[in-house]
Amino acid sequence: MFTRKLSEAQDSNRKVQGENWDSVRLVLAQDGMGFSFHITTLYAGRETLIWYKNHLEAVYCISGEGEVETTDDGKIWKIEPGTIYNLDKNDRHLLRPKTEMVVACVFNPALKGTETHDEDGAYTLEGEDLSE
Ligand code: 9YT
Repeated sequence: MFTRKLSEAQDSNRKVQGENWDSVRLVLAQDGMGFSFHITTLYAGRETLIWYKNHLEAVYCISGEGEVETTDDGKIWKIEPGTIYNLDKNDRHLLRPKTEMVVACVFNPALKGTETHDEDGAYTLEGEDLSE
């Protein structure tokens, strides 16, 4: 087994900066777990279009509040601490944190490390492994 600490990972190249969020990638593809696990901070008042065409994602809200709008049906999903939302159909969506939100994210297949969103809000399958 192995352990990692958020407090150490956030001062390393495991912390990836997006435009409206940052993400500390605690478990990645090269760990061989079959998923990746990230602690993501979503910045208050921003709106991000996300469409993970190549990945399924589960997002558990630890703190803060906001909403997700699934763009196919215009449905608004309220997100608050204790809520997990699951993008089980590669759902294209708009993410709107009302306050700063801290969320735990699980990706299947696992991210390799360096992926950031493309113009559609997707991750490609071509990230590079982070070196330790
Ligand atoms: C909730 C969400 O998908 N935010 C974007 C960042 C992503 N969670 C990541 O790369 O960790």
